[in-house]
Amino acid sequence: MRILVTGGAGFIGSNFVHHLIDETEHSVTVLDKLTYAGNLASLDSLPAERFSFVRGDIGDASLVERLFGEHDAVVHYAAESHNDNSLDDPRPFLDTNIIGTFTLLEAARKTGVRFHHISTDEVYGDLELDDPGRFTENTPYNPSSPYSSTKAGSDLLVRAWVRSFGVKATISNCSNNYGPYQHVEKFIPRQITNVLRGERPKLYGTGENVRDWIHADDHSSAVLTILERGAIGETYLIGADGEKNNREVVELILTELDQPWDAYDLVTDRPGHDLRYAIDSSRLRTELGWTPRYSDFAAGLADTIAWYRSNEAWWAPQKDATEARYISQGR
Ligand code: NAD
Ligand code: TDX
Repeated sequence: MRILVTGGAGFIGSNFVHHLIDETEHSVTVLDKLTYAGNLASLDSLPAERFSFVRGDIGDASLVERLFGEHDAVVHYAAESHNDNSLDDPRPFLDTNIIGTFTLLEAARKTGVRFHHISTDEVYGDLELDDPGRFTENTPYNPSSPYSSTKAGSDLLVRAWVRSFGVKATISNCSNNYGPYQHVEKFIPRQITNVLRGERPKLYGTGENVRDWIHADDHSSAVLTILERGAIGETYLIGADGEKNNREVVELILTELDQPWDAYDLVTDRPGHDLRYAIDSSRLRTELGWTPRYSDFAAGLADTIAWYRSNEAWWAPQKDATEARYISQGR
């Protein structure tokens, strides 16, 4: 197959491209605008006979329609992805996440090309710490932030284009990813690179918020499974039973980097901060037979720490500007 990957120069998209090149025979084109979050260095040394890159905006209808016509399937990762940025300036989130996804859906409608939409568990809002339940495919949408509300809107567009126009689409909603090539604005890379630079990790609020962590390579294998065997029009939740509170994660990072486990700072909380996410991925496991490979979070985190230690040239150019922005927000 020839697969078009939108947002393939970002964190999860680039992990998916590496997964496709390493584990399949498919050829891959990345369409990416190279915003502050896109990094061509994440796609270095891929084989030219199976990989090509197009710089462009998913909101560019003529470009998008031409590229759909040249591919057998499209996997859509491109997004504005950071909650804190969406609180500062929501507009780019509407442009890319809503109008960009609409533009892709129109191209899917015209060309009939198979489309997979990547989304997030944040569309379901949050859970109490002691809630025995987890999110399922039937949980009602209840997003909290400008970011998650635009992702929720994009999911609903996909559902409507399937029902009204017969677009051949599937949707996946995944929990928090960690692994190589994640921008230093995000929680885990921010704390790892802080410690590597001799700075203290910064925990929002009390550090009690819970995220359900999955390695990006497990997200990739799940998406490939859905692309190959998912039922058109269906939604699959992706998660690896990785619930941890933020304090536990920071303590693991500090310990792995030979620092005192409590050498972190509590900083101003994120407005509207979701308390807990938790995914029940039974449907994907039982209906499509998927299982994650990274069952030990501490081991996956240690690999990720080793990657950031060895790849300072990849992250250092973004670090100062990212921290300056956080400091101006008191975080
Ligand atoms: P990211 O911010 O690292 O990467 C986004 C990529 O999209 C960048 O390369 C950027 O240049 C590109 N992009 C942005 N706007 C574009 C546009 N208008 N046209 C073309 N390219 C554009 O994001 P990520 O963390 O890799 O997330 C990828 C997808 O996965 C998003 O849809 C996100 O909602 C979803 N997701 C992320 C997580 C997570 O934990 N990070 C979890 C679940 C779902
Ligand atoms: O410095 C920090 N300190 C801190 O305590 C940062 C950057 C974050 N946090 C907290 C906020 C969250 O509880 O850590 C947790 C994770 O934060 P983020 O990495 O910003 O992720 P989150 O807001 O949970 O959203 C992520 O997962 C779902 C991705 O960024 C989204 O794109 C995805 O949809």
